[in-house]
Amino acid sequence: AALGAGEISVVYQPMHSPDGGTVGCFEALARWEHPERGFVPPPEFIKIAEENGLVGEVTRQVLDKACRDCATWPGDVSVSVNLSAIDLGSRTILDVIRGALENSGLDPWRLQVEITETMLVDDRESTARILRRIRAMGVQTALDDFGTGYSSLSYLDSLPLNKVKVDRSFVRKVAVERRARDLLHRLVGLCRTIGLEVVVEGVETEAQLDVIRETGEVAWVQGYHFSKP
Ligand code: G
Ligand code: MN
Repeated sequence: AALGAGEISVVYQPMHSPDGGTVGCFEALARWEHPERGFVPPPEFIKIAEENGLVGEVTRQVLDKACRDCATWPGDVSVSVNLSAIDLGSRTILDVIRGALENSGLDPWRLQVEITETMLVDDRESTARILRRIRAMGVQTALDDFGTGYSSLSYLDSLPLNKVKVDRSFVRKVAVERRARDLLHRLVGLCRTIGLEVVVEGVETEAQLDVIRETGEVAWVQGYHFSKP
């Protein structure tokens, strides 16, 4: 009913260059505005949608809205949409992405899809195949929440990715613990070594941002320090 009534809306959170001067991309984040219960957060309703076979329709609506919105933004700004594990389990997602691009007229390179590691454990080969087809359309791919979940570093090598989004758990203590700072530096360096662009998530303070700038290798920064969704 919520999907039919258009109650799923989309908010956007920017990814800034570390100097704060440029916004390269906005991540699209779904919101369900329930008439009585108010705002229902995605961790709750996405799970329910997945269990009920409805998440494909959520993805379709968010992709459609995100591409239409992005088409109205300055030409060098992209949009990033989260996919569910279930989306990547079927080739239907290819038509859904193609449809969103056609409906909006958006250049494919301005669309990015984010996949999370935990969703990949099922069948890496078929996930890689679908991701390759998505990239063949000109769309960018990013590994979300990197460093958490069940996966190993081998995903970085075996999946067709353009970017890695380093999880916020690696950022929390970088300003106060040398060990955390070293770990972040090396993690970023590791991704850069194999040619992946790096986004650091969950940056909340200027002190954390300073540590990220020190690496000199982070392309984009996302988090409350610059902007909430
Ligand atoms: O898994 P993914 O990275 O797509 O999750 C994005 C979520 O993280 C959004 O719900 C957003 O509200 C939240 N978020 C964004 N920036 C920050 C931040 O700086 N700190 C924290 N704690 N959460 C954030
Ligand atoms: Mn994400």
